Amino acid sequence: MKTQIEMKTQDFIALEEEYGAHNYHPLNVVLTRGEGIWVWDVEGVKYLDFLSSYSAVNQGHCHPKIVATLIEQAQKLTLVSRAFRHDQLGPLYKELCELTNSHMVLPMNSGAEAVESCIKAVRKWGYKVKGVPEGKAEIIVCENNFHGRTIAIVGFSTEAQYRDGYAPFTGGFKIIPFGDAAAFEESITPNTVAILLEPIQGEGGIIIPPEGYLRQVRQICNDKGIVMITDEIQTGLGRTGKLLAEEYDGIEADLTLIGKALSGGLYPISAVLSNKEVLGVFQPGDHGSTYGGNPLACAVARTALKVLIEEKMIENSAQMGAYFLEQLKRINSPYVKEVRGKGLMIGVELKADAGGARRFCNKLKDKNLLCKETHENVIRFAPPLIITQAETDWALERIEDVLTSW
Ligand code: IF1
Repeated sequence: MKTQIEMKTQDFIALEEEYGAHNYHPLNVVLTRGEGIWVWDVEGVKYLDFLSSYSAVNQGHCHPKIVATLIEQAQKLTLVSRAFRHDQLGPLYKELCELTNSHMVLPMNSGAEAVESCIKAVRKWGYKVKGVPEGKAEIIVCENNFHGRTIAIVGFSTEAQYRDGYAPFTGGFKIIPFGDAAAFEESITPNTVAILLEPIQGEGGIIIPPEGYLRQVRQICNDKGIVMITDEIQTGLGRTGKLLAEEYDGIEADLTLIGKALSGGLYPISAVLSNKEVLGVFQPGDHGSTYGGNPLACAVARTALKVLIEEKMIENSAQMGAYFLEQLKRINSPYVKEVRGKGLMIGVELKADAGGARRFCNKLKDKNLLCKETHENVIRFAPPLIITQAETDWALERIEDVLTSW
């Protein structure tokens, strides 16, 4: 048996293949260290991370201030469960509410748990406040959505693989086309309690809805008394060049879900932010989580938010994103169908005959740039929000290379 130091890439891959569930198909790079936008593999090879752990590492890998908070809080108090109070929770609530103009916060751990929590909240709101008959509440969701992996959530996925073999599912969801406000209006019944959508569909392939869509949805929700829920777990916290992507439409959802970058990649923490006090329907005992809102998570989140704002990462995302998008569009590639994005959430859609996005991701990996395909034909680019113009140029050179040769 080799020691950890003697082990090479293939040894780690072999262990994963032998002992791990095979529910992922990662690129064959075994990482051991990260700093800012860079990561290193076990062979000592350095890569630019153009995925940012699906936008959880917006602040860059191992941000020193977030790491310092993690260590400090870990030595002080990590978990009391919500049976008792602690001194990190209230301050995080206040900071989050002030930052996002919200009234109330529900802290959870993963993104999927935030989604599950908001489903529970809007159903209860439907019964207790709107007066929907018990058991009849309907939630509208969009085709091509991605909101996580729980049974309830995959039950309303339109991606066959995410559902296959997991039935029976949870009822009460209606699926409509994304980006079509008229379809939303037509789908509403007296039992409709909420619409849940991503401002930009991430897993769906970086799909940007028509200009003004969120504003129209907001208006319809106001007119019909429906709760608007935006899943900003991926688009939020600076990824699209604004703190929340809803700001592009000048609107506020009633419930906003955040996760991922809320900890800068150090710890699982998510939150439901409520503007209309839908969360007010929860009474003690209605909902909960052992780890949700624990002191370690709260302390880490406070610093992760602080550095995001103080170090102007959101402004940088807007600036570098615009530059990167413009430069990508200039690349004259026989394979590219469309380049689209907002801030540093960018997708390059390839033509059907380009041989699939994965082969380009593998070629980029060989050129020390790590990114990931989504679906067959979209390469997703989402570097940490701290990337500089010189580093963006470094990446562009490599991207142009692989997009212009076979
Ligand atoms: C996987 C994609 C990204 C999300 C939105 C909720 C969640 C996610 C908008 C759930 C999670 C992930 C999960 C990860 C891959 C990934 C992903 F490729 F599927 F599309 F980010 F782009 N809402 N997204 O994007 O959050 O429970 O995972 O914390 O499932 O493999 P979670």
